[in-house]
Amino acid sequence: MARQQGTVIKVVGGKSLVASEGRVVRCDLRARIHRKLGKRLAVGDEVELLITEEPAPQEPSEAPGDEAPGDEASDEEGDEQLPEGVIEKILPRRSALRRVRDFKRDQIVCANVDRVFVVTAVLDPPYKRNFIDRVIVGCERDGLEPFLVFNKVDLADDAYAELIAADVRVYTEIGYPALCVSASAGFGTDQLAEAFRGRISAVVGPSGVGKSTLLNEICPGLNLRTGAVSEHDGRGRHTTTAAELIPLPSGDGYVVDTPGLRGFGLWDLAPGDVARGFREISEVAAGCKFRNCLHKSEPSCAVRLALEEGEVDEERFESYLRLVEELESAPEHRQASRRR
Ligand SMILES: Nc1nc2c(ncn2[C@@H]2O[C@H](COP(=O)(O)OP(=O)(O)OP(=O)(O)O)[C@@H](O)[C@H]2O)c(=O)[nH]1
Ligand SMILES: [Mg+2]
Ligand SMILES: [Zn+2]
Repeated sequence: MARQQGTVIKVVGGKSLVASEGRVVRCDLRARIHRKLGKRLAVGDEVELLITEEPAPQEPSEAPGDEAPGDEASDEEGDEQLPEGVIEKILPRRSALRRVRDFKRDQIVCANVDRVFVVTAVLDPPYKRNFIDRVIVGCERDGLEPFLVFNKVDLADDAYAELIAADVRVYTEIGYPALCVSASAGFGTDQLAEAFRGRISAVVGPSGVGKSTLLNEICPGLNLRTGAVSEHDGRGRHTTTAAELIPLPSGDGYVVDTPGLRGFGLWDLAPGDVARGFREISEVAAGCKFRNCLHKSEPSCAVRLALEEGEVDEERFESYLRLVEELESAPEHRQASRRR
């Protein structure tokens, strides 16, 4: 049988769903390939596969419930009669959004994406600019384009909305596109839909910020599961449990809904690499006296000067310092720098 090409739309346990030649195939990854690659299959991966089994003809009167091969693959798709296949090859990725959770382990949030939509809620769960900055650092490292989405603006009163608008300006002035939206009020969602078009976009952010709600709003009939923010601790409940590639209704792109991130690990970076993830800081850093200046308390630091003059935003600088200090204190990093 001839190999055919496909795109991974979901990975659950050992099985994956792959869109190929107009239908969805439930696939295993050949163990040999798995070992050879030493890497996991990710949503968005382009693969070559072989069909191993066509769905049984639908005859409900005979042996009901007998034919549900691989029904552990996913809760929703389990009952469906899908063709079965096996993945023979993962094609080279042109990009990947990575989370480095500890020094050894990488997780690919999704592969072959063009743009990363970083979603935060301005209220409920608590608004954290530091999280946005960390994902931006990951995007800059991986050559991906971040796009910032501030959701739930319907919850903000006028004075608070002003503060959020000021934050949006901080990012747009650096050069990152940003949008204030409300999934429940349908505000800004047309512009967001427009920004999704013509590319593959990943939608990432903490649990409960409204990623799935936004996609349901933009893709009629999609019906992704959404879940209320916990009243007990004001956090999301991790409603989405696996990343999923979704075709846009306009037919000219895809979005990947992802499970809420608890954090965004950047353990592969050395303290001296962090400034590269902060465009405006690395721009002025050229004027520092010392080439390896970390902009902490070194003399003649151009970044500190720019901060005093208000050219570098204080909260951005705080995010920068927090990340540098975190990496400096990480035992993994100390070990790695000794190995080098
Ligand atoms: N007030 C308000 N609530 C919203 C808005 N968008 C989403 N919500 C609510 O926020 C809660 C969480 O929404 P989800 O879409 O499940 O959040 P998520 O980011 O997909 O969360 P995970 O799947 O857990 O990562 C739900 O109760 C939504 O109804 C909004 O614009 N305004
Ligand atoms: Mg979700
Ligand atoms: Zn400096």
